Formats: sequence, structure tokens, C-alpha cells
Amino acid sequence: MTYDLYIGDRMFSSWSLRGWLMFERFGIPARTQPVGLYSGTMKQDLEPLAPARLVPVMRTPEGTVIGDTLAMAETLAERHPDAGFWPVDPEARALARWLVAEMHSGFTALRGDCPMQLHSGYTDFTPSDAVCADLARIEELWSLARTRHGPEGPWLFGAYSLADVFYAPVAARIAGYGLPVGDRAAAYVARHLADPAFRRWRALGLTKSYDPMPYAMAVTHGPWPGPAPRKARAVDTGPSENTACPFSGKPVADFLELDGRVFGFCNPACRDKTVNDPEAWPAFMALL
Ligand SMILES: N[C@@H](CCC(=O)N[C@@H](CS)C(=O)NCC(=O)O)C(=O)O
Repeated sequence: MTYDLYIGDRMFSSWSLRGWLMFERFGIPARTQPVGLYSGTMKQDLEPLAPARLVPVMRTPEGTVIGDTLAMAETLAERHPDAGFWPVDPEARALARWLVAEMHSGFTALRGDCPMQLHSGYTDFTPSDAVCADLARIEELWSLARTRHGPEGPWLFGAYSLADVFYAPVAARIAGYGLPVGDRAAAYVARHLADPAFRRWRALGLTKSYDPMPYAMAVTHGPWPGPAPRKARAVDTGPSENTACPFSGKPVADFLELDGRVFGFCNPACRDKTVNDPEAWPAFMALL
């Protein structure tokens, strides 16, 4: 028995990213179940989870359904007290809760004007005064946490915590829209984009294409501002260096090429997420 986690489209669903990081980043196994945020199936996908009406939603191994990221975070922290969800120090923990709560209920200008998209980097987006005010407040909170409780970083309270989970999509917005922040905040944003879990989420998201693109904006698009993935491509045939898929252990049937070497996977989904960012996948990198 394990948890089930219901999520929306990875490229755009900021709350789903938070829900997924709660499991992925703290080593809690979960089966991920897609919900059709843009395909029109959301209502029926969520029907068995009533009264849930938004994503993410989780179901515990015992069958309890919990919606809303704040409730999910507290439930997971309570059920897995040794996983490190919250900082250990009570003062740090109190501030971390404050940061999470303020994120959950605030920054409406940033959230409204800059919907999360993990596809590309916008190069000429001009933030409104209200967005700049949100950014100033976010920098104030980040700086407070770092100065008091996480001076060595790289995360807000030193070690990765729920506070970082809740600000990961904020970092993605700052990067994706090229929003102006100071050096310390920019370094924290870059740390999120380089985080292997965040890269896995994006690599999975890139396996799905959209036409039209949700939230498309009439601004100039550049490359995604995170670390450039190593260049891999899908190829039609093997043979591959490996006979078993690095993810499932099943026989290989789909192939990619990286640096002139061919590797195999048990299905196109395993291959494509790896093509999108090979270094995000430790099981694949172990083959190299
Ligand atoms: N307060 C909720 C927010 C969840 C949320 O707004 N999710 C969005 C996707 S990122 C959603 O389900 N939108 C669908 C809709 O509004 O119909 C949480 O913390 O989980």
C-alpha cells in the first residue's frame, strides 16, 4: 500500500509541483495519477475524490483523501516526523510556517500576472508595480529566513524544508519571466532550477506538448533559464549498451542516443523523460 497523488499538468500546475515535491523531495513513495487540467476531464478525474475540486489531492494508504497543499503538508509532516519536512528548531519552524502560509494566501499579483510555465524564459516581460511589490516582500521573507536560520544555505532554512517546496514555483516564475531580484534571491532561484527533483518534474512535463499553449503570452521567448540539459535524442533502433530499462528493469524496446552511445528503455515514456534531461535521472546516469 502506498500514497496516491493526483496532479495537474506539470508544465503549468504550480500547486501540483508543490504536492509532488512533498513526496519526491522527502523520499515518500507515491503513485502519481494525472488529472486533465486542460483536456476537459478534470471534473470526472476528481469524481472519486469528492469533495476535492482542485489539484493536487492525495490519498493515504488507508484511503483518506486530502486536498489542498497546506493540509497535505501538515498531514505528511505528522505521519513522517523523521522525514525533515519542517526545520527542527522551534523558532525556525515557526518562521517556516509563516513563510508557507503567506505564500499559500498571498502574492496574488505575481500569481495572477505570471502563471507558472516551465517551457521557456521570457526575455521582455515587464512586471507591474504590484508584481514588483510582491517580489520585494518575497525577498524580505527569504532574506529573513536565510539570515536567521539558513546562513550557509543553500535553502531558506539551511536544509531543504516545506518552505522551499512552497517557494519552488515562485522561483520558477521569477526565472521564467526574468523578474528582477537581488543577487541572493537570484542564487536561491538558480538553486531551485538546478535541483534534480525540480529537473525531473520539468523533464516529465516536457514529454507532453500543447497546441495552443496554455497562458501563451505575446512576449519574446528564450531558452529555459535553468541548467542546459545534456543533448540526447530519441533514435528508432538499438542495439543499446544496456538490455534492461534503468527504471523498471524490464527488457528494452525504445532507444536514445547520447554522446554517440545508445541506451534502451522499456517504453517511450521512460525514454522521453530521459531525453529531456538525462542528468536529472540517477538511475540513467548510473549507466554512464
Ligand atoms: N489552495 C489550493 C490551490 C490549488 C489550485 O488552485 N490548483 C489549481 C491548479 S495549479 C487548480 O486545480 N485549478 C483548477 C481550477 O481552478 O478549476 C492548494 O493549496 O492546493
